[in-house]
Amino acid sequence: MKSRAAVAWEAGKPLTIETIEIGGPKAGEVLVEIMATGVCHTDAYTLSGLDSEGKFPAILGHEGAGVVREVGAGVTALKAGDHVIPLYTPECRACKTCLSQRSNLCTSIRATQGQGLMPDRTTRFSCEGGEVFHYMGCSTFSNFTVLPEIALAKVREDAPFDKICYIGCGVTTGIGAVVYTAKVWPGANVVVFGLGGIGLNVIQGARMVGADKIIGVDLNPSKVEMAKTFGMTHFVNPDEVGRDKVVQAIVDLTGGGADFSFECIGNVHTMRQALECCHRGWGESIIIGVAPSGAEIATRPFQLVTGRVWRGSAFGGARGRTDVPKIVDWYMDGKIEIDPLITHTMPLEEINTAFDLMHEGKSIRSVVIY
Ligand code: NAD
Ligand code: AHE
Ligand code: ZN
Repeated sequence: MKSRAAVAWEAGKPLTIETIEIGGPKAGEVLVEIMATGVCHTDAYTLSGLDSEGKFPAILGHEGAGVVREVGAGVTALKAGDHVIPLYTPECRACKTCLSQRSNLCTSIRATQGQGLMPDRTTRFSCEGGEVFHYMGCSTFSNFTVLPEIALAKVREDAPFDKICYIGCGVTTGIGAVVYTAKVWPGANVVVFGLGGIGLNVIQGARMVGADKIIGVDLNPSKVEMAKTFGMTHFVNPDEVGRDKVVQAIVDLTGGGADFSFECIGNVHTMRQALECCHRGWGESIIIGVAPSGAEIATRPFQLVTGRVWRGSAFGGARGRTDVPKIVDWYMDGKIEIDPLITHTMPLEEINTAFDLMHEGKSIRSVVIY
């Protein structure tokens, strides 16, 4: 069949809108009509060419929501008409990691996913006679896409696609990092580096679990107003306090250091600050931001010897098929907010504007509606 899609032909170039060919779902696979997709900073990161797993030409996008249109042989958990959210972190419930219950990083299809391929090592997409790669197992910048059954969360049918698509990455990543990865406790002091589409969800997660001080750090003061409405109690602008004085400013604000910090930028310098602003003895810093291929983090080992903990979180530590439907319920029940964070919507034809707005610091989330 044919589908409209935004194709990334090469790194650093705008996407172009094409009519592509899609092969139907094979055994264990599902054809999904994507109704809406968010544009995450990770899409821009891969498009920039800095992602060691970035393959071109590809159909990017990993923050979608849609409807099952066809299922392949042997698919049991889904049927045509089901509403779904694609999962770049699948949940097979059979691999060593899933069975361990210690991590959400399902390994069953990770190798082929990183190569831009379906689990049978082929691609379902072609354009102008040539192969086009999948991206993060999702490729939500195509109106129709194919995913393995284990990479789809079935969600309730009354939830609006143009809002819950954001649960496919940003919302779950931010709130999940607080709830599932860090397990922030009521009364904790929390610091959030980067007040974008991820950081603001960390902030609302911290408010939801009853954090005390929620300190935001960003170079862009236009993010402050939204951050305050989501629960930020204090703001640190590195350009105002001095970039080398951010750690001290946070230690002063928290009376000794943060209980938890979250790096939501993808910059190794702010990752170090995020660790070093944590409280001696127990403060935990969670890295969420994705740094360029080849980048390395550094700190004095003494920071860890004296009890600070450096951790990371992918997809908020959420087990997609289990936790994503619950997060959709949280949204529908008014426990979390999504609508104000979606600052821009556009048709697929204008998807490059979403990248421009992100780079200019003018959007929180842009959502493409098909
Ligand atoms: P975004 O562009 O919406 O937000 C980034 C924010 O960081 C912006 O507000 C920007 O002003 C701020 N910033 C940039 N440089 C800064 C600096 N030096 N000091 C202070 N603030 C600075 O991006 P996003 O969509 O929120 O994504 C944030 C990061 O999280 C990206 O690296 C993305 O790839 C990553 N990410 C990781 C996961 C995961 O599962 N680990 C999931 C989604 C996104
Ligand atoms: N391909 C990159 C890694 C990118 C990365 O860390 N991705 C996050 C999700 S970002 C979503 O916006 C993730 O889930 N990582 C775990 C995993 O298994 O990829 C690189 O640097 O090679
Ligand atoms: Zn993302």
